[in-house]
Amino acid sequence: AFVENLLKHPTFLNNQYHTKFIDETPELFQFKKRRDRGTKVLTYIADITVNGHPEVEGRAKPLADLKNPKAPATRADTMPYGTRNLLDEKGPQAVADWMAAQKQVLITDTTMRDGHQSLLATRMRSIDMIKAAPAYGANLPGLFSVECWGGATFDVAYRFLQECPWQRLRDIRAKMPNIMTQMLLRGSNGVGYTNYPDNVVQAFVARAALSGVDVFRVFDSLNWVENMRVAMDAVLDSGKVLEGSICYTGDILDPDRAKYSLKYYVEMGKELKAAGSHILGLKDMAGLLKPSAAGPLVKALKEEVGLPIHFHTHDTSGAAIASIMAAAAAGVDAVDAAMDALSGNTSQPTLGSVVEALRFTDRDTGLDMSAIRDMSNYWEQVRMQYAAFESAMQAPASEVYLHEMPGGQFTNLRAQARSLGLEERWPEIARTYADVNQMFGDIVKVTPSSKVVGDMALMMVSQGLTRANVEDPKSDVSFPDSVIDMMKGNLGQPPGGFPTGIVKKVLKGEKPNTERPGKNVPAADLEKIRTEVSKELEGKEVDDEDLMGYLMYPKVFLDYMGRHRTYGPVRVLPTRTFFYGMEPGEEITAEIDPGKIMEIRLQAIGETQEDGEARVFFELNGQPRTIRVPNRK
Ligand code: BTN
Ligand code: 3PY
Ligand code: ZN
Repeated sequence: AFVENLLKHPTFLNNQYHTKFIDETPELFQFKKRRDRGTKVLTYIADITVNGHPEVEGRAKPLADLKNPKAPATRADTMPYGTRNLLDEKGPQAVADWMAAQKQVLITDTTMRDGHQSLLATRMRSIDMIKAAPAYGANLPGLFSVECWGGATFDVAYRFLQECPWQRLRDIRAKMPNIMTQMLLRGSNGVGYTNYPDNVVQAFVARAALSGVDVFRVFDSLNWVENMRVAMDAVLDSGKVLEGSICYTGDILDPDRAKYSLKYYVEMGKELKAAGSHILGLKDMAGLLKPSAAGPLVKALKEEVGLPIHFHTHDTSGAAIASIMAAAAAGVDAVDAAMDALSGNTSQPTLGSVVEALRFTDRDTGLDMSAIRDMSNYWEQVRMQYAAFESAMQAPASEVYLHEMPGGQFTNLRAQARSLGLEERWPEIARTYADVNQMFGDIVKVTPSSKVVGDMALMMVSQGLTRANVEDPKSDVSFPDSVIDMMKGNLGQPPGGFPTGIVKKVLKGEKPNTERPGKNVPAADLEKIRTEVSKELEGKEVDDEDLMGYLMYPKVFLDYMGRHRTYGPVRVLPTRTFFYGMEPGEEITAEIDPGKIMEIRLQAIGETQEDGEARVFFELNGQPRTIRVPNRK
């Protein structure tokens, strides 16, 4: 009923995207406003050219002669029929039924979400994705879905890329109208790290469905189905595809890890089916499902749960493609893979290789290899622009079976360790991470629970504490806030609960909440918050997308809006310009509105004046423009 009311609310129906509105509807804003946006973007380029971008300072640089990546040509004039058409025409159950009836293994391309989240610290910009979308639609219409939203991408878009994640979604959706889009949703943690009020989760899902998400992969960071229901019900209300997901941890073949047994996963699968899932997600976020275990697990889930199965894994160990082959032989319905150039290591297994591995078998994917190669060549060009965000991982590592870190966390934690001066103690961190997991009762580790384990492990290594030190009742340990929060029950309960000893120690005797965290959280007054945010933004209209941005990440969102006022729609800039500014004599183009191209030439960088401002001389569409920016160097 809440979602129904929300959808009928006049602001919901008539909402105008204010930043987007201004950016995309120039005719409503007269000449002055348009010129304004041009000036803002020039100000950004000038600032980056003079001061550099803080995010790439001191990092590896892309090759000097690197060209702006060119997307593959579309091989069809109209978009061929795809899964999105089926969803629109017949609804989510028909998609699941069709999926189950297919002989081929269906493929989800994760390049635009998990691929760059796992390999490039989530830094891929929208423009590089939107350029690829038409070629996906035209040349690879047989894909099951394209994962391009959710997980860490939401936060990173606002925080580091100075762009609106919702606009990314709408733009990809518009340019790839025939293939289902897919997002990763952290259940009651939305796309954040904490538990949100139920009505915020509901409104978020409703808005995401309207803005373009077709498949919602929903999980809980402790595998607590109870904590997933609000999000799952909201997806069902939206009419989109619900992929309720099991997070895989441990090893079903290891008698010492009896907690996460075959039976455990089958029971969870049944719970997710009873909760209304159209598809069962098997989310192996760390890449722990070994080839020898994948067959029996998929077979049992297929037989005993009866839903189509969608397998997601990471290639951290190098064994992922073998697991996919075993899953395929056992009847898995769909698998995730990343385009070759953004695959392997902590990312998904290699899409082209999966397709080739299944070719001429009864599970042949039917995808066009030459279209895949074209696409991967494009992503290779794209990846080279993000050299600054490449991780240290040079080779697959079986160490993942020790620490069990999710693909997205591994490189992140390594970077954190480096910044704390603990780089050379990495093996110890990996070991401690595993110890913390056992100390917490052997839990699922995936955002946000993985962050809690990581925080604790880094704290222990930097302070020289062992598990025994921490557990010693006589020692006084000051725990990270995230650990206290989790032991209070604010992320929910793991199977069997947290060990009472560690809870007592962390909470110093305070009683934890073992009920669903959202149960006693009052609803957020969305309209009141909308009014407050609008005031904060000097009277700007706050649409539902922006309201959701604020509710998930209040400070990150407001900072983004503040920078947007100064720098304008910088998302239209080529990636190289965004991170490195321009060279004197260089010329670029940027499409500021559909069909409206800005030609920008940097003429010269002037001397810095007494007032500390540098003058930067441009030509914008042939007209000379001088921009002053503070020289902070
Ligand atoms: C961030 O890293 O804070 C987000 C990206 C935008 C930063 C802009 S770049 C120009 C200006 N100079 C800074 O140091 N920050 C902003
Ligand atoms: C995320 O939550 O961002 C993940 O990718 C978890 O695997
Ligand atoms: Zn993943």
